[in-house]
Amino acid sequence: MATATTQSDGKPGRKPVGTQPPPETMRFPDAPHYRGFFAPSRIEADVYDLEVEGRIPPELNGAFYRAAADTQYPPRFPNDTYINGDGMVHMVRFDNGHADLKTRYVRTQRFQLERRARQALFGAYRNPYTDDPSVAGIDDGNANTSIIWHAGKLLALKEAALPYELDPVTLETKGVYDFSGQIPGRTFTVHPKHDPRTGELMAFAYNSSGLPDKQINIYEISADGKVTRTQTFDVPYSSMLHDWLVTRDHLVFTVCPMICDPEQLKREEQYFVWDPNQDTHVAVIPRDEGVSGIKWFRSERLLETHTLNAWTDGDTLVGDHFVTKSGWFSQFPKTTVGLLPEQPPFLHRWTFDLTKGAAHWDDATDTYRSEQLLASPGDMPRVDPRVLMEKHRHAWVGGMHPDEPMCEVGPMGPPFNSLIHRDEATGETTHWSPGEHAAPEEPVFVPKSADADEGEGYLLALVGRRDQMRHDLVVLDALDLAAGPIATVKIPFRLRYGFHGTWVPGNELRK
Ligand code: V55
Ligand code: FE
Repeated sequence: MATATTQSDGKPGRKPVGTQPPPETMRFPDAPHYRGFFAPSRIEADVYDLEVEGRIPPELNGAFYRAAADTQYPPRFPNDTYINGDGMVHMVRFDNGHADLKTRYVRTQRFQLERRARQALFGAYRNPYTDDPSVAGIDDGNANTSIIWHAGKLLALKEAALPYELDPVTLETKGVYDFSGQIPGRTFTVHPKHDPRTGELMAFAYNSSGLPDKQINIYEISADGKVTRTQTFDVPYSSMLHDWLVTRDHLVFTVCPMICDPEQLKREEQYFVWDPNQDTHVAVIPRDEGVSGIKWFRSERLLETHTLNAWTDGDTLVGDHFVTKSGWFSQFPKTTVGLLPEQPPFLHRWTFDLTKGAAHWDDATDTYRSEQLLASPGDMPRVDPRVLMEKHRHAWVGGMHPDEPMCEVGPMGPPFNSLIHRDEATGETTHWSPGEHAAPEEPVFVPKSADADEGEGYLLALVGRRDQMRHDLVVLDALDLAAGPIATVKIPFRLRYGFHGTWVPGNELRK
C-alpha cells in the first residue's frame, strides 16, 4: 500500500529532495484490473474526424456521452474494486456525417488533490477510514458512473456523491452541482428517471449522510431544475440501492441484501457485502400520496441490477428489470458466508396488484408475479426514452447470446457478446454480435427524428475490440440489428471499460 506524506502545513505533497528516499515509481499493480485491455487508459484526447466504415446517417446530429472509471493513480489497496476509479467522460460528437472524439477526466476535488500529490490519497471504495489523513472529511466523489442531461446541464454522476456539472461542448468541469443547494445530503443516484411528458426528473439518494444509514431521500425535480418535493422513508438495512422502477404514478425500490454496515467499514475495506441470510424487500410508493402510502411486498432473495421501464395501469403496476440471485461478486467478492459463485442477471417482468401490500416490511405477506422475458442473460437495458413510464413495444439490452462466440471473461465481470432487441408485440428477439474477442457495452437509443414512431432510430454502443486494443462506436438500425452496423466509427485507442451514458440532440447543445 502506498503511504501519502503530509507537509507541515497539512497539505499533501512530497518532502524536500534528499530528506527521504525517492518517491515510489509510478506503477499500477500487477493485477487483472490494471493489465492489458482492462488497464486504465488515462488518455485525454481530441481526435477530429474519426475513421468510419459505412456511412453515418446525416440526421444523426448530437453527442454521445459515456462515463467510465479510469483510475488516475495506483490504488492504496491493490485489490480494491475498479469502480473506485476516477471519472472519465467519453464524448463522440456527430455532425453531418462526421464524428469527433473527446475524452476528459472530471476534475473532481479528489482528482485534483491526488494529482497535486502525484498519488492516491483516498483509500478503498467509499471507506473514509482508509483515506490518508490529509483528506479527512473531503468528499471521495469521482463522477464515474453515468452522464445525464437535465435542464440544459450535463451532469456526471456517482451514487456516493453529488453530481458534477460539465460543459457539454468542451467537457470542462464546472464544479459540484447540488441543484442550487436544494439537495440536502451528500449523495445522489446515478439512475434518476426522466418523465418525457413533463420533463421532470425523479431522483433518490441512499447513504446521503456519507456513511451507511437506513434512510432514503426522494426528490422530484422540475424540467427547469427546481427541487419541487423532498421526502424520506426508512429501509430495513443499509444496502446498495443502485436503480429503481419508476412509473408516472409509483416509485418501486427493490431493497437487496448487498449490505453495508458502519461498524464493518471500520474493520473491513470492502464497502458492500452480499448477505444471503437477509431478505429482499420491495417498497411501492404512490407518487401523489407520497411515503405515507408506502406498501411493502415480499420477494425471493435477489438483487436488481438495472431497470428497463415501468408503468401503472389502474390497480396494476408492471416493471421490467434485470435481477440476479447473487450479488455483484466481481466488484465485491467477499460475502458474509465466504466466496460464492456469481450468477448473471436475467430480464424479468414483475406485476403488482396495487390493492395489496403492507405498511411495514415486517408485516409484508403479498408478493408480485414474476416472468422471465429473455432466455439469454444480459443487463444495461434501454427503451426509446420517449416511452419511459408507459408501456413500450421495443427493448434493447446487452446480452450473452448462446449462438455467438463468448468473449473471454475479464476482471470486470462477464462481458456481453451481443446487443439484443426484443419486440414486445411479438415476443421475438433479434441480435447483433461484434464477433470474437469483442464486447459491446451499454446501448443508447436515438430516435430518427423527434416525431418518429417508437423504435424508429439508431442504437449506438461502444464495442471493446480486445484483440485490437481499441474501441469502435457502432451505429445500428435499432429495428434491424441483425443487418449489422450502418456505420462503425473507429476509435484509434482503447478506452477504459465504461458504465452508463446518454445522447444529447444537437439542437439542445447549441442553446
Ligand atoms: C455500480 C457502479 C458504481 C458504483 C455502485 O455498476 C454501483 C454498479 C461505477 O460505480 O459506485
Ligand atoms: Fe448502473
